[in-house]
Amino acid sequence: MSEDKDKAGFTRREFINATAVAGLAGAGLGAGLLPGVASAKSAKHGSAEVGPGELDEYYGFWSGGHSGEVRILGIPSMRELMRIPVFNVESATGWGITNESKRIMEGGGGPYLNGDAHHPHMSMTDGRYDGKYVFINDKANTRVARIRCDIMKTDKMISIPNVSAIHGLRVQKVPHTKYVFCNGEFRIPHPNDGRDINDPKKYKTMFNAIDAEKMEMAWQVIVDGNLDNTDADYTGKYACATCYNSEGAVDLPGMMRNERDWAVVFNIPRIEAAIKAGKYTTIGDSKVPVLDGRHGSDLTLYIPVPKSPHGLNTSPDGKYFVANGKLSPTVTIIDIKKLDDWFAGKLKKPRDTVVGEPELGLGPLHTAFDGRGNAYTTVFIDSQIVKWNVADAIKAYKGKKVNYIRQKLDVHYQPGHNHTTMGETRDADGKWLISLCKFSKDRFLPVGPLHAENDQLIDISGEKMKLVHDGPTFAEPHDCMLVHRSKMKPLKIWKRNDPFFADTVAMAKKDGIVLEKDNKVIRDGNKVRVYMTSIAPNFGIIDFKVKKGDEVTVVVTNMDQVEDVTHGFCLVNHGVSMEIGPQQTSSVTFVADKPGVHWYYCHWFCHALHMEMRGRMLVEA
Ligand code: RUQ
Ligand code: CUA
Repeated sequence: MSEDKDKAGFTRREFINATAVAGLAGAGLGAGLLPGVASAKSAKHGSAEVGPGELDEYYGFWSGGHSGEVRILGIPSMRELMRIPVFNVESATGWGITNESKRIMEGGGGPYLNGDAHHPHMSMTDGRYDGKYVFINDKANTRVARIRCDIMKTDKMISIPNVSAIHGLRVQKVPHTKYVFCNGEFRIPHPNDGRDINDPKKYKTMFNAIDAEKMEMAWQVIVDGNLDNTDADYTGKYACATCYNSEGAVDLPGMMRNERDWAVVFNIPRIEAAIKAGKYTTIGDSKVPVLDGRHGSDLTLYIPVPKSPHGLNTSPDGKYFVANGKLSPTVTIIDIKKLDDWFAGKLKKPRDTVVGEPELGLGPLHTAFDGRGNAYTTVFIDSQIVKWNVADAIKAYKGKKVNYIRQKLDVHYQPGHNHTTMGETRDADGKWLISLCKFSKDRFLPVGPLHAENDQLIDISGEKMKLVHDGPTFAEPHDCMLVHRSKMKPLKIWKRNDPFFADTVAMAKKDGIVLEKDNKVIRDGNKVRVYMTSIAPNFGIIDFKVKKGDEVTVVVTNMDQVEDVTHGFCLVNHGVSMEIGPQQTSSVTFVADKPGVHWYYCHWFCHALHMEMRGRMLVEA
C-alpha cells in the first residue's frame, strides 16, 4: 500500500517536508519523530505476528464493560488501535465535556458518569456486516448507544423506557438492520412509582426493539421471567432471547427453584402486525407501543430449556438458535425452520422445536461458529473452549452413537463470551477465535489486587484449535466482534458538513460567524462565545477577555487538512479538555468564575511548536 494522500494532495512525509521548507515548524517534526504510514503487508494467515508497519486483517470491536467505552483492536495482532468513549467521561477527547458529546449523551438521559457496556454489534445488510454502525448496550443506566463507523464516534444514545438494565443486544440481520433488539433484564413494577415495591407478582420486564436508523424506540414486548441474551435469525422473522427466573423471584434461592427456564422466541411479523392493528398499550408518559408477550400470547414462544440459560447464538448457516446452559452442562439447539411449524400450529409442544442438547462441560456461556459446521462454546467453570460439531450433536440427540466433541482447549481462565472472525454473519470464515477470559490470575506480571482480564487469541483454521496469544485488557470486555477490514471505510479527516457538529455550526451561523476563517469573540449578555480556528502550531485567538461569572463557550475549528494532525483545547484549572481532529469543529461551555489569567493550550501533540500552541483567557474581577 502506498502512502495515502490527504485532501491537499500531501502525504504525511511530504507535509512534514513542506512545513519545514515553509519555515513554519522547522526542526523536530522530522520523519523520525512521527513515522508515516509504512508500506503495509498483512499478517500471514495462521500467524498472529503482525510486523511493524504491517496492518491487521480484522477490526475487533471490544466492549469495555463497566469502563463504559468500546475499544478497537487489530486482529490477529491484538494491538489496541483506538478507544471510543461511549457512556464514560473521557479526558483526552473531552467526551462528556464538549457540547457535541453532551448533546448526544442527553439523548440518553445523561450524562451519567458511568456505564456498563456489554454487547457491541455491527449493523448488517442481508446477514452481512455493512460497516455503518456499531450498537452497544449500557446495563448500568438502561441505555443503548450507536457508534458511527466512519468517524468512530458515538453519534446517538437513547434511554430505554419502562425497563431496568439493558443487557443482551443484537441487531436484526435480514433484510437489514431495521431494528436493534435489546433485553430489559431486571423486573420492575409498572408503573414504578413506589406503590407496588413489595409485590414481585407485579414486576415485569420487556424485550425491546429500537429503530436503528432513527435511534428511537420502535416497540416493547412484555415477557415472563428475566431476559438475558438475544440474537436474531437470517430470515428476519425471529429473534430469540434466553430467559431466567421463570419463578419471578427477587432473591437467589427463589430464582433457582425451577428446573427449567426458557428460550423465548419473538415473532417479528406478528408483532409488527399487532402494532399496525393498534393492539397495543402505552405506559405512563412513554409513547412506545407495548405488547403483552407473556404466556398465552401468539407473538411469542416459550421453549423450556435447562434453568438459567445465558448466551444465545444463531448459527451462520441460519439453521439454529443455540441457548447456552450455564447451570446445565448442555446447550440447547433450536431448529429455526420448526418455529414456522410451531407458529402455523403444526407442533404440539414448544420442545418439539429442539433438535439437539449436547453435553459439553461445566458452565456453557456462549457459542461461536466457524462456518464449517463446528461450534465453539465457552465453559466457564471448566475454563475451556469446547469445539463440537453441530450436525453430529443433532444425530446424537436422535439416539445415534456419535461423538460430537472435537476438542477441548484450556483457556486462562473462566471464559465468558467468545467470538469467531465474521462468525455472527453469513461470512463466518473460521480463521480466528477470541476467548474473553474473566480471570487472568498468574498469566501476567502482578499489578496489585485488581487483575487484568485475559483475551486469548486462538487459531481455528485447522483441525485443532491452537492458543496463540494472551491479551491483557482492562475491565471488562464482555463481548467482542471481529470484522474483516474490507467491510470498513473509516474517514481519515472530518468532512466540514458532518452532522456530528451541525448544532455548533448552526449556532455560529446565528452569530454571523464563518467557522473556517473567523476568529471572533461575541458577547451576548453574560454569555460569551469565542470562535477560533487552529492551524498547527497556532490558535486563531491567542487572548480573549471575559468578566467573572460569564458563561463562556469556546468553539475551535481545526483547519489542518493533514491526516493525523489533531489539536486539543485544554483550559488550565477549569476541567476543560477537547479533541479537534483535522477539519473538525468542537466546542465547550464553562463558567469563568476565577478572575485572573488562565492559559489554554493544545494538548494533542501536533507539531514541533506544539508546546507553544497556546493562549490566555483574561478574566476581569
Ligand atoms: S454477558 S459472560 Cu453481559 Cu454477554 Cu455473557
Ligand atoms: Cu496543536 Cu498540539
